[in-house]
Amino acid sequence: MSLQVYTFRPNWGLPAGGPFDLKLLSWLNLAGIPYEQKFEDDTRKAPKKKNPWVLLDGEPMGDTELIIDLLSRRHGIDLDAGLSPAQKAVGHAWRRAFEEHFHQVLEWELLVHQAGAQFMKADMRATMPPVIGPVVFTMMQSHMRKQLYARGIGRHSPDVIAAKGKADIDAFAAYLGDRPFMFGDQPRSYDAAVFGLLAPTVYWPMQTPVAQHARSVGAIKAYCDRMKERCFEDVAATRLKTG
Ligand SMILES: N[C@@H](CCC(=O)N[C@@H](CS)C(=O)NCC(=O)O)C(=O)O
Repeated sequence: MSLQVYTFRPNWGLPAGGPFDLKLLSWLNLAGIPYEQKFEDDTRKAPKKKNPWVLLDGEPMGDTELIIDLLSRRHGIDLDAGLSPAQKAVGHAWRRAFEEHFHQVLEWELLVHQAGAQFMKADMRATMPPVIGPVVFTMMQSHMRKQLYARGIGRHSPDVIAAKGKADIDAFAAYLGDRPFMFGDQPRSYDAAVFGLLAPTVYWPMQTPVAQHARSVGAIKAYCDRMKERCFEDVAATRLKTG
């Protein structure tokens, strides 16, 4: 099997610059499935015009949930084996909450909130050719502003958006309690999804209200550190050891 994973370029100490990239890479590393990572920031090249996407035996495929389902079946790997139907339902609900709601808050903070937009623009200026960075940022901001209005979050005031995002963070911290991962000692597919969406708020240095709040909640920061270590640092160390 050949698997190429197209992600945004790495940044801020993480192996890729997008939340769904981090979800997919975390899942692949936990599942032990080998892949080659390619960097592509232009989502227009993706089969569904969304990042990330893969080439699986040369066939393009988008949407992390569909990719994970297919690879799970092909490899006979189920990170959720042993969970009860009720636990899977809870995991499913958390995944949806983070991917469908929290994702909107994250994108709004990053591209529309003044502090996020400033941070993102500076990053693009530093990593793209002169003049191009600010132009690409302006186009991206206008596209995402429309998309976030259509999805719903962009219709609210900044205070309401901050309150909604913080409510997701606090609810997840309360749910986790003192468990290392969502369902105990080992990370499941649901952890890969929630971590992917949480990691940018925790590790990217943007000074926006929900990101600052996420960093200040000890259980959230510790959960992300555990996932980062398990999904990326341990895997890198094992690869080094086994060559
Ligand atoms: N359901 C998709 C969501 C992917 C997604 O929303 N990606 C964002 C980046 S975080 C994107 O490509 N947005 C560009 C756009 O919508 O134009 C998945 O699981 O892969």
